[in-house]
Amino acid sequence: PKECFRKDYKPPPYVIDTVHLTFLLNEDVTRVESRLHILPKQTDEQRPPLFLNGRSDVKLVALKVNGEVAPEDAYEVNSSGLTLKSPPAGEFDLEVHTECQPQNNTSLEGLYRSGGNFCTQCEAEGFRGITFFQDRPDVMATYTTRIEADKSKYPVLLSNGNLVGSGELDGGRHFTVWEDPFRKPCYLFALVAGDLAMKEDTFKTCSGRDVALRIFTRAHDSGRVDFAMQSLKRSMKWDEEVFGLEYDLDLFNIVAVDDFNMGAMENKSLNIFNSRLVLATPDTATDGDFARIEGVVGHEYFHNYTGNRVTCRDWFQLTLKEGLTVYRDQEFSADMNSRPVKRVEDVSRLRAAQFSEDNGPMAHPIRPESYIKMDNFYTLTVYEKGAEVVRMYEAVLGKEGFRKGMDLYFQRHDGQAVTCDDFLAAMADANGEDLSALGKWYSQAGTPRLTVTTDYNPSDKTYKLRFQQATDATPGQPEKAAVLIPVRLGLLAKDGSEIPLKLQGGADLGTETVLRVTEADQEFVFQDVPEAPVPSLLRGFSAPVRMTVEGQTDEDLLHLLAHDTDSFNRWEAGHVLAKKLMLVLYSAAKDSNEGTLEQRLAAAGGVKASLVGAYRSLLTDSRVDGTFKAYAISLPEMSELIDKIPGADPTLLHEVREFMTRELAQQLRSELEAAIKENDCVPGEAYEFSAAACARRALKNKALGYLSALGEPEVTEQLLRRLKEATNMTDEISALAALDRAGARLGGTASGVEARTAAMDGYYSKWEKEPLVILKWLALQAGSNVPGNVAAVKRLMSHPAFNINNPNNCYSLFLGFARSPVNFHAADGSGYEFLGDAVLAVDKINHQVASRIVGAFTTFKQYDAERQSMMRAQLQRILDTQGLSENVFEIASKSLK
Ligand code: B3K
Ligand code: ZN
Repeated sequence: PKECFRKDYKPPPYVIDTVHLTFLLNEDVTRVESRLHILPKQTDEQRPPLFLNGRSDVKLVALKVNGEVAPEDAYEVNSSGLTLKSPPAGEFDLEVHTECQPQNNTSLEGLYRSGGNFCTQCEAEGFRGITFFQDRPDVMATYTTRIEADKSKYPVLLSNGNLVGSGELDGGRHFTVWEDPFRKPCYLFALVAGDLAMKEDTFKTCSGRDVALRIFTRAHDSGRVDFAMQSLKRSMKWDEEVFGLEYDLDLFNIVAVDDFNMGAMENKSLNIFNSRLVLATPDTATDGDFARIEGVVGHEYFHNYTGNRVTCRDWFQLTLKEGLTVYRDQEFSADMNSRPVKRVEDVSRLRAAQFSEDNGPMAHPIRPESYIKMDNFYTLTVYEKGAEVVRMYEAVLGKEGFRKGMDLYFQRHDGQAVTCDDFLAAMADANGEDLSALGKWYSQAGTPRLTVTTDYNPSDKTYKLRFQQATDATPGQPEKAAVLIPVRLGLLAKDGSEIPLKLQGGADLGTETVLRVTEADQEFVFQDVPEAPVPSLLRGFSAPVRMTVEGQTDEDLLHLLAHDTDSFNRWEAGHVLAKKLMLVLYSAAKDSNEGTLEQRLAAAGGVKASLVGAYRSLLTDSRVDGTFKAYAISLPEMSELIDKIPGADPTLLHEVREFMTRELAQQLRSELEAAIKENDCVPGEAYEFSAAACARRALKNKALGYLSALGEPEVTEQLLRRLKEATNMTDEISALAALDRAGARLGGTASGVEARTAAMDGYYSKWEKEPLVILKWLALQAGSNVPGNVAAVKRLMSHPAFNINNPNNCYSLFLGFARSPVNFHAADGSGYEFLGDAVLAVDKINHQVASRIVGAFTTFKQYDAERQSMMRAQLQRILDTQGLSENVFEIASKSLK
């Protein structure tokens, strides 16, 4: 397979100025006629051949240059595209007629069918599955699209831009014509044809224009789009208010499809969504689903400026649009709901998943240097770490400075395909700052470690903070430079008050400031510090680093937990406390074989009173929001600890976590029960997706989760009752998950297992007609820690509810399974074998989905020697398979390097 390098970038040799597409959609063969108006960039003497990308399943049926059929020796077609050997002098028209078979396209890239309808997915390089084209984002053209299809089967025919024509054709067919006035790269092209229901609303923009908003779904689902519609309107308003960005067309469409490789796609004015991110009613969607819908609807809408109007010059720049747009959707969600909760969620995700990516064989900078398949680089690093890098601009420049930079970015680059350097330059120039030190975050992979040493000098009342940073080597990057780390901080006095900050010889800084740490080893000295403070460092997680504060005691952490004005750091204090304890207990469990695990952990001191006390004070703190409480009493995810435990035994770590959960449940029983009572549903109360209502459900369900870990029959009974009586999906699925957990706890004993089985069966018969609701059921069973569950998961593959062609099904079942520390990591290797089989089976159908599943093996270096070798063996077996896709090849081969 061919690797593509960032350093090899060359501008395209030809400009494609306008594109006229005609789609003749049919059940068997679909014809696409494309007419391109092409402008040369070089002088006529130097003009090179014109290469157009095209997938091998696109069949060329005619080629015309300036209206004349091209002789056969004028061009060449191979499996990657078409070369026009000597294009005519000057401007010219090229007509390319092709045929394809969307009904056989299981890759779900290019033009394909889902649920009897036609739809497209072109990012990153899917347009070449539709027609021959310079398929790269720096070719920006205006598009006119004509669609013809059978009218009764496909009454709705959509593409980008404005509808400029429609009418009837012979043979029961009809057509529409769409014109998109904005130049765009081909990855933003979209087409939808089908029998779809539509819900409509309008949005009045800040300048008074009415925009028609339409959401298309299957008829059966049309009652479930209200929340997505409201989210869209809120996004449009927010972007006007916060960034001064007004929507630019009179129409905005969203289409929900069931078969979709990712979450959603920001095609110009025709967003296509995975139906799970559009459809929601209280009985079928959880609070988490509602929040994700709001966030993703916002995300795709915000791409209209950050991505579409200003796009990427090449795919290495992906974070230019994705990091920035994730930052924007995070801010949007923070403004719509609880800002502290949102930050805790985002940072948890980053640390639980992106940090391991950055620490593993696939580590890459947010702007990668090379790829074999671009689809493999839609990663947490490019997206989430990319958003953290954008957030660091904000930390350094302040909100206003950041906005100035955004304004200049749009002013300079509207309508262009640009680079991350252009973004940095706009931010720097708008603020008259040199931001080159931030630039290293684009080229350097790996998570920096920041070690902080503190020193208080009572005689001269100075307080010294020393910061040392280092980044571990990552594949291909043995040497690392120091990066700019903005450290937002405050200093707390013994009484919990905040100490005014003043750097030696500097101005008063108030009680919070952002230090710019740029050196490998750097000191800052504060003066007039009346007493030894407890520092609150990296507030709001102001940089994506792993920080260690030397000499930080449990008392310091408890002090922060009680008094910090920064809610993120209050949460963090409890989290660090829990992590420390979990590591101690894990070592105790690992190092001795005497007695049962329970006995060994108890002998090591069990769950310390300080943690119990911390959680108790949080649980009973009336100032704290319930969702925040729920997070504050959540034990760290295993993946967050695993980097601290070389050669970890994931099953044992899970058992330690479950032990801690049980201990906490026992010791906090009365507080947990009180929380359940106080936050329980009031009979007859209608579901509401509001921060307050979500907070009540979050805390109640967290508390129930704790109790379920005890595996007591009374709790099981309560959960069964709750499952039956639940009036919304949040409570229903929480009860089911808790029953599963209790079942796993009870292992062999009949009651827990029976209750679990009965609950799962009941849920299935209630929801079998709702595929999105069944996804949750698949994921829960697949990810269950009931010992020996592999066989049951295998059986699920032949359950009528499971369809291996559907990405959502694969993600629920296979990625759900990979999350089980007990069964994926089963000591006999059966879990690895099962997932290896899954990769190979799915790769025959859909390379992108297979590639995501094989990703579960890439963390193998974190585990003990036996598991490492079994995981490697699966990767090797996959690599040795004939006919493997480039997607899976890239992940598997890079993992084994
Ligand atoms: N831009 C798309 C992702 C496309 C992924 C292609 N394999 C969704 C988003 O980030 O908004
Ligand atoms: Zn995006």
